Amino acid sequence: MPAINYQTAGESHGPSLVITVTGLPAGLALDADFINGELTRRQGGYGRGGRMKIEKDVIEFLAGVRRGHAIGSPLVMRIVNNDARLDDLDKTPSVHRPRPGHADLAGSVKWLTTDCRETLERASARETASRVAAGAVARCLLREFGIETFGFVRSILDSRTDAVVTEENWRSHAAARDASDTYCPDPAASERQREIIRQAKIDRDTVGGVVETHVFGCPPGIGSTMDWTTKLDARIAYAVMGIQAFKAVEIGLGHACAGRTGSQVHDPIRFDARQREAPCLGFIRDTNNAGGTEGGMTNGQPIVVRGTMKPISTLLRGLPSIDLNTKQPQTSQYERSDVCAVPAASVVIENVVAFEVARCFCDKFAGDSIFEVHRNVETFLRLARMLPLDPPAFTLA
Ligand code: EPS
Repeated sequence: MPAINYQTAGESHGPSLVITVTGLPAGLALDADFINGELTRRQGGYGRGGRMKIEKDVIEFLAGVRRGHAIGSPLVMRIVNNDARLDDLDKTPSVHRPRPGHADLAGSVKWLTTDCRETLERASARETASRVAAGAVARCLLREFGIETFGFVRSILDSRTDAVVTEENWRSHAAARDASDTYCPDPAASERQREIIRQAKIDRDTVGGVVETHVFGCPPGIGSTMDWTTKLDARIAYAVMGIQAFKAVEIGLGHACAGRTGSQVHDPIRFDARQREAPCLGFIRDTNNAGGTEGGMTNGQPIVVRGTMKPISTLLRGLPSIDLNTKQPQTSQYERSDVCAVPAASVVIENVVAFEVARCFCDKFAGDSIFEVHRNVETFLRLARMLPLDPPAFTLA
């Protein structure tokens, strides 16, 4: 079983969302303001619908915390839904015209009902608030070890930024992202994205896009190559594909690898003793086509992940569908929804990827307390810097 894990519960219009994070080391400081800041960012972005004017997502710690620190027991958090009216929705059943692209049809058949609400409440992207909360808790841990993340919008429809993100410039990109209501660090692309979303709203349509996240400061060796379930890149892909409406995930060069030769893809290795103390331990790559993972493990370079979000399947204009009760042609149902949630999705990918990095980090450096995790990290880094090790002569300085 992995060292840390999480589970989410709660329906979109139920009383609350509940998140349980297990396996956190005792003594980990939990920064509620930081976690709530991420929840607020997730609620924002141009193109959101009416629900976000009703909600004010904040976490409440229900268990596992004492005086602002984890105590090693399951951490339970709650986000209250202001728009809680699950039993009162659809008094006259009307939700039986499945939306193409949504979970409505498959879920209704699976659970043997023609009432799509039974499925859609849990399929709703409202659940991503829980996943952001869990990821932000994981980031409280990563930040203790100097590991930082940066998520942003790469494209919406055909408006893409070519911004190059590096360890040196990501903070200025983060400031530009925070000044953009499409969460894109490139002002010209952001302006065009805004226009695209505005037009989609006029057309009673929706738009998707590509979001990207970078993780800085990981030493080599997080994740494993010994079993496919412990590969960090596999865990990341699983987590990203689990975000509502995501249809593709890429690491580093991703799909573009297919159109290049090996010599054009693989990042040459050199050693620079001046960088021995840096997280890369001195192992330098001048390119990062691998996106920071090789063989399912971090290689000391920034982790780079992109995810593709399809356009939201709830269209004001509807789409050709059927009535599940009569099987006759009908236009798909409309529920209050967003025209574009790609900016919010950039916050979600940043946090879910962070959780997977923290999970593999804790698998490697596990300890009951944060002090032991620190000791394990320091011991590993010291040994890795001593390579090659000579076991008979080996002593810990
Ligand atoms: C969302 C909450 C939902 C939707 C949206 C995202 O609230 P409601 O259904 O009450 O408007 O706004 O969900 C979807 C896009 C979806 O497909 O369900 C949220 O909290 O992000």
